[in-house]
Amino acid sequence: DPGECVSGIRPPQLSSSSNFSMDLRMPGVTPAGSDNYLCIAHPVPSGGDSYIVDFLPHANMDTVHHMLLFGCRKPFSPSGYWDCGGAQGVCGDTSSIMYAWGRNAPSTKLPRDVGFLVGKTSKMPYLVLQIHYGDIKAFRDHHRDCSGITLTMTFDPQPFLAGIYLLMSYNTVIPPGDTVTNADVACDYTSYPIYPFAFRTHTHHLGQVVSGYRVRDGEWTLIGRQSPQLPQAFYPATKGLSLKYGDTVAARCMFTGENMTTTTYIGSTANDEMCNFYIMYYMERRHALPFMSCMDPGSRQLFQHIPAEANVPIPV
Ligand code: IYT
Ligand code: CU
Ligand code: CU
Repeated sequence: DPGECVSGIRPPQLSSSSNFSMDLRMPGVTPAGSDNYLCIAHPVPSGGDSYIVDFLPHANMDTVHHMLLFGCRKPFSPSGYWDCGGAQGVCGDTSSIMYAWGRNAPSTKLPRDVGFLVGKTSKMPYLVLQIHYGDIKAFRDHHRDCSGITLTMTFDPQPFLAGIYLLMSYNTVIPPGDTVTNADVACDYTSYPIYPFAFRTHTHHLGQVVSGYRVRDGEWTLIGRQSPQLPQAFYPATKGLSLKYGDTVAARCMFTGENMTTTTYIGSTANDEMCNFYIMYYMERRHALPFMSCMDPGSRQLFQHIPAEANVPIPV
């Protein structure tokens, strides 16, 4: 069906509905090699604000390793599809992640009354879809791939807006031979309440487990914990948890340099490492912030009290 290779906006199916949908599909591509990253961009309706309220992935697990959706002020390339390996090649400037799909991982659902704001006020006029194609063997038959996602969107203002809180380490050093190296990140939370509903972890090959917590009055409550060697999708967070002014948000990535002969640093290639814990949350629209981040290493005293599970690898 050639129709499935087309990106664009489709008007409401029913005249009573203000929902419309937007397709982001690869235009029938054949990756040039294994581990190719390809991107496409599409503008969101420019007249005003719109909200993404649902994501429907169309991906073939045999060919697609993962998909990420970003909001961009300007895509890296103005037209067609392009090679976007490395974090730099997705947006021309600022990017914010909104959705992730990984093989065998459950698809993220936004809660009722929650939407990602895009368009006019958000200053994110473009959406960019990045697809990581896995083993090139899946393309031995030279077929053309049209994987992608369908977004359900609406012009109706949503009571809650979704956002991303990214905790990341920029100074971790992983010595060769050491069984355990921890990357710790923690910040005081000083804004209006947010309600986490999903989380995503990201490291490269040396990450064993990544865990994120809320610390309130000395008590550590798990937001989410996952192996970054499993599909790096957004998984459901601990239910009913909120973050409010005065809390601390903390994350730990546990790495092993056991089988390495050289030191590993934070960087963007497959030979470097990263330590990321993403929290997807919603917030009342009048206070809403679409993006927050934390890059502080936190204090040694604080991390003395982290639950032991943060150093227990998750079998994959
Ligand atoms: C150095 C590092 O940890 N980079 C991460 C986090 C990151 C995400 C975004 C950094 C910036 C961003 O704009 I969005 I600056 C990183 O590159 N993570 C990758 C993707 O690029 C999102 C990942 O898969 O989480
Ligand atoms: Cu991937
Ligand atoms: Cu990375």
